Amino acid sequence: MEERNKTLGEFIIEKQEDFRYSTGELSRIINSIRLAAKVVNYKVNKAGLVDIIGAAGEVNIQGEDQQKLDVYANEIFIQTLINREIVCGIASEESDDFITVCGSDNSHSNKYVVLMDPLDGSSNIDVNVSVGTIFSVFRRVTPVGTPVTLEDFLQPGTQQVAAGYVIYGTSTMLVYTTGHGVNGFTLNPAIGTFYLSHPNMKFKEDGTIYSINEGNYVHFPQGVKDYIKYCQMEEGNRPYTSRYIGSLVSDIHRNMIKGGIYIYPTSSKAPDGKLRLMYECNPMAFITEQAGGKASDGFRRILELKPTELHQRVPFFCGSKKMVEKAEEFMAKAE
Ligand code: AHM
Ligand code: MG
Repeated sequence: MEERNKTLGEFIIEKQEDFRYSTGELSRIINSIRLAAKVVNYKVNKAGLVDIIGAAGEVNIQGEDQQKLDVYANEIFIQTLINREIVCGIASEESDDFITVCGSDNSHSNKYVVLMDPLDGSSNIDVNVSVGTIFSVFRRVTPVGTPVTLEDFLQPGTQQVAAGYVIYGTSTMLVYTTGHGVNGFTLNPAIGTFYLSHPNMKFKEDGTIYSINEGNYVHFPQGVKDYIKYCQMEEGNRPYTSRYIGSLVSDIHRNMIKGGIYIYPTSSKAPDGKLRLMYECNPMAFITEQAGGKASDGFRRILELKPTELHQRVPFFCGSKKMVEKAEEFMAKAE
């Protein structure tokens, strides 16, 4: 009961010694994400009231229209991290290249890089459906004191020191891990404070929800088609329930709480899948594994993939361990 009243701020201080390198910097990064999340939350909540929704007229590197709120969220998260002088580099799904951050004294003395998708699922905003922010933190690999390089960002997901997401939903939550389990905090909007509401979140080992955009069925690889048919078959606890919001954070958040699998496979239309390894799959995979679930590209563990470019796409199978293993069985069989 006492746990439930803890604020995120208190929790961060208490857990600081858990961090792999306990210098306080990682705590400050989580703190600034907490602050930026509150600002973006305020704006997202107002989206239906003010003329802020709609395309901003810019196209991001993936060639998709950026919604105005994407641009806003991108700026807020980047500015908050830069102003606090706690990271040496930032990469965002909304920007072509990474940003090198140096201190006000022009030094490059910070140790961490942050990668993020500032507002995922933003095509859902104008219909009042939940969207999210996803972030991933790595310790740089190049020497402190020098400007960051691409090498600092292109690390396999196993090297993440923290990852999390914010879900702007019926209530706003911040869920994160530093490699010691997953904890979820719910924002009390009246006083602007996140409270620990979901301590030690765990995926059920098995589940009954499958989440995939079945409209693309004809374009899916045979293994995925076979798995979908398996989910729909009448046997044991099947057919499973199909739930697909089309907002990654919300779909995975629900599946983590209720037990399920999320799949965004390759297709003849999207040969590498749609989701980005560095901004979406790695952080979600880290959280999922820390919650006892499993994340793969259908064959290989997501966290062990060696990234080759910042905006790389990968197929994504993520959720309850037994469900992902079953889907992988179908993928292997169809090879
Ligand atoms: P985005 O980063 O452009 O917002 O796209 C990512 C989103 C995910 O949130 C969601 O799971 C997926 O795209 C939905 O794609 P689709 O509409 O093809 O099913
Ligand atoms: Mg996205």
